[in-house]
Amino acid sequence: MFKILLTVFMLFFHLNVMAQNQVKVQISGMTCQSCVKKITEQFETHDAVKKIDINLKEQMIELDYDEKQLSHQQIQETIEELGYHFHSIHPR
Ligand SMILES: [Cu+2]
Repeated sequence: MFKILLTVFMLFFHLNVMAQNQVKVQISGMTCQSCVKKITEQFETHDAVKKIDINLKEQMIELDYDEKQLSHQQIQETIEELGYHFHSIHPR
């Protein structure tokens, strides 16, 4: 019985890990800390987003998220809807 539970748990854990994606998103148009705050808050409202870190100087967003719930397309649209330019998205 314990073995079965352990297998189920490991499988679930594995699937969970597999769904996690970590990317760098290169954008432009951020000029100050309120841009950073605006983008951070918008992504934080999404359940898929586990962690967001924005580097204003490098115009770069580091995002940890569940790729089952959030696509690259949606990430791009979120940035563009806030009025910033999306350039590229890379795994990290
Ligand atoms: Cu600003």
